[in-house]
Amino acid sequence: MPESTISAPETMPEPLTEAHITQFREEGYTILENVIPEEHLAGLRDECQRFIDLMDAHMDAQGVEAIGIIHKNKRYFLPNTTYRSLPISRFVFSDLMASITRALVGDMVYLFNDQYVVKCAEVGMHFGWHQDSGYIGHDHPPYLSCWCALDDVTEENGTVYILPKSRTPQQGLVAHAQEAGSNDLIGYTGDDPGIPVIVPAGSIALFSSLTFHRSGTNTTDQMRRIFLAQYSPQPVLRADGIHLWNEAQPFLRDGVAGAQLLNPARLPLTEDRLPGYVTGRSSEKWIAQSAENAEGRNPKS
Ligand SMILES: O=C(O)CCC(=O)C(=O)O
Repeated sequence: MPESTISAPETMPEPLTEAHITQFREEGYTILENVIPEEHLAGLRDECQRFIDLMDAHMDAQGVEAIGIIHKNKRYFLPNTTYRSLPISRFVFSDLMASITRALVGDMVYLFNDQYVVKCAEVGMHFGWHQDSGYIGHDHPPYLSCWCALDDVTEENGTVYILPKSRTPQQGLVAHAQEAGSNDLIGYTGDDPGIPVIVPAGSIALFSSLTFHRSGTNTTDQMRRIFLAQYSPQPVLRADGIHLWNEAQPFLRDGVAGAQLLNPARLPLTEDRLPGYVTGRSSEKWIAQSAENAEGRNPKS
């Protein structure tokens, strides 16, 4: 076949327009509807229950109903799943996430954290007003939270509400206080209800770690699942300025995806290198990290 007839590889259209980028810069958030390809969506959904089961088994063994902000059969935060799942790592380091993070974080991008946030049917608890950075509590470069809807999200099933920057009374990192009962950290107590994100599964709400958000209760008879992937322009450190807060896995370098492949101990993740997480050491490590994260969101302190 003559070279001129070989078709160029299919390129993905840029998911973010200038209008999205401007809204993100000016208001601290923007929303992309229906952008997650079906195969990634299916993979993220399939993996979710495995992590819930693992957490449930641990809570049963401990005889507890809550660990920090995790409340059994009501609300789950299930972090650091990327290195324990092929489908999740494929999504987190996908072309889609490369395009989004390049546009909103910059040319140097690290995976900082990932987690499922699940609201169980009928009893899925609300989550109080906070900045993601409020859970870190000390100054650090703001990072990007990609809130990926795995189910259609509505006010009835506990979607997220965003407070645009122009309606936020205090800019920058705000001190948060712990709420009794839920253990949530709260940083905004005003009466603005925020903007509900009502979008179909496969959509992504993108917001800065300094953008206030909350989520409602799930009153429907179906579970509400989201997957949150967070990317930073620099490693996020603990208050000591030396140790990592959580992950700092290079993803983009000079704007080019594939930097994660430079760490052979972590990636590429293949079936034969996948850490077991149903039994054995890595499952215990995941539980320990998740529990510490839920209690203070600082898995490595
Ligand atoms: O999905 C939700 O309910 C909110 C999750 C959230 O705000 C967070 O994990 O920071």
